[in-house]
Amino acid sequence: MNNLKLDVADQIAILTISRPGALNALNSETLDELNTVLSEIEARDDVKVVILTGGPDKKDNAFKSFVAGADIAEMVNFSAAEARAFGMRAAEPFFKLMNMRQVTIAAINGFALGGGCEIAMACDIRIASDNATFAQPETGLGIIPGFGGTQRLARLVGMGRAKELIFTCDNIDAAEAYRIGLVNKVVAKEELMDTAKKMASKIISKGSYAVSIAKAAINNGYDMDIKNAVEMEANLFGITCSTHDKTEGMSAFLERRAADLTDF
Ligand code: CO8
Repeated sequence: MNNLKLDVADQIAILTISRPGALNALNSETLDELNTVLSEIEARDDVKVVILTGGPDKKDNAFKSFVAGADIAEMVNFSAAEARAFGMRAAEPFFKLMNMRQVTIAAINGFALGGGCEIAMACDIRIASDNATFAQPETGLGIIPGFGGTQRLARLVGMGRAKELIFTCDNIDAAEAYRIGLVNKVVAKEELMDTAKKMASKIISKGSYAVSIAKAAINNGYDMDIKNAVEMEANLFGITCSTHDKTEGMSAFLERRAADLTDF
C-alpha cells in the first residue's frame, strides 16, 4: 500500500492514512487501498477493532492532520460523471467501516475537514485530540459534501446543526464537536492513541460476536420504523442466545467466575 499503513497487535488493527505531502487528503488510490485492506481485515479473526488515524505531516513530521479532505488537486478537473464515480469509490470503503463486523474507531489527530470529517463519521466511534479541527468546507469550493456528509452529519448532530456547518463552512474545535455530539470523547493529543487502544481493549474484552451483532442491530434498525426495528432486534437477540458465549457468559455469572468469551 502506498498511502496506508497497517499495524496489528493485541487484536487491534491500527490503520494510518499517510499522505505526508497532502495532509492525508483522500485520492482515488487511497480510497482503493482502503477498500481492499478493509475487506482483508474483515476476514481476519485476529482483529476485533480497527483504529483509523492520520499519519504525520512531511514538513515537520508533526501529527497535525487526520484527513484534510478529498484531494482537491485530483477533483479540480472532474466532469460530472467522474465526480459521481469518485463519490461512489468512497462510498464502498466508507460502508465497510460502518458495517464490518469489527468495531471501527476514528482517532482524530488534527484536521478533519470535508472528506476527513466524512470518513470519521463513517466509523462507529470518534475520539478527538484537543487540537482537532472539524469542518465541511465544500460549499466554499462550489461543491457539496459528497462522501456521505450531507447524510451522516445530519444523522449525528441533527438537521439544524448539519445545515449550519455545511452552509457556513465554519471550523469547529474539538470541544464544540463534543458538545454537539459529533465526537464521543476529547483527550489531550498525547493521550489520543492510548485512549483509543484502551477503549478498543475494553470492547474486545466483551463478547465479540455479541458486539458485532449489536452493531448490526443498531445500524439496520436506525432507518426502520420502531415496530419492525424491535422485531429485527428480537430475531438477532435469538441468534445470540444460540451461541457458546451466551451459555458461557451466563454460567460464569451464576458461578461467580470470569467468563471465557470466544465467539466472533
Ligand atoms: N487536497 C489536496 N491537497 C491538500 C489538501 C486537500 N484537501 N489539503 C491540504 N493539501 C496539501 C496542500 O496543497 C499543501 O501541498 P503543497 O505543500 O504541495 O503546497 C500541503 O497539503 C500542506 O497544506 P497547506 O500548506 O495548505 O497547510 P496549512 O497548514 O497552511 O493549511 C489547511 C492547512 C487549513 C488544512 C489547508 O491545507 C486547507 O485548507 N486544506 C483544504 C481543506 C479542505 O478544503 N478540505 C475539503 C476538501 S473538499 C472535500 O473533502 C470533498 C469531499 C467529498 C468529495 C465528493 C466527490 C464526489
